[in-house]
Amino acid sequence: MVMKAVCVLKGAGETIGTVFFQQETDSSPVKLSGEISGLAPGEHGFHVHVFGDNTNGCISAGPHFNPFSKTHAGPKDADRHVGDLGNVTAGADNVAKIDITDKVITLAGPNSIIGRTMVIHEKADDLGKGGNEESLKTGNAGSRLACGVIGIAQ
Ligand SMILES: [Cu+2]
Ligand SMILES: [Zn+2]
Repeated sequence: MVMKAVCVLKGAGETIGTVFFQQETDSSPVKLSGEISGLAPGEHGFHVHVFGDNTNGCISAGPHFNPFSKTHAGPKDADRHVGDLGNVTAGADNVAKIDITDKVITLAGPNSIIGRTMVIHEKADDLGKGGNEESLKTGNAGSRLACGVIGIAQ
């Protein structure tokens, strides 16, 4: 059965976006599409954070979704946070088009991202290769520009 989810990202500034998720079967990769606008041109860290809580803005979402207690890394690394989706890249029009296929996140089961928060960051994610302690936690991606809770879509 095809599973679908959606996330509407908002924040304190002008960054907004909509991300769509689709997974064909329990064992299929998840395909992400959509776009985020109001971004400075260049790379921006893009992660699933653990809590679906935006009570005090994006900070309430807590750290990266990490059910297996790994260190922070890039989406292609064997050891990574489940929530580590790397970077999205905004063009000169300040828009990042989302086109990601990921084999680690799921829309059902223990790695499910439903009810958690998608966050887009101010800076590029160094994918755990920044050579400092923070790199292994957050990728030094800086502040949280916008976020939204991932919900089940029709
Ligand atoms: Cu993040
Ligand atoms: Zn991470």
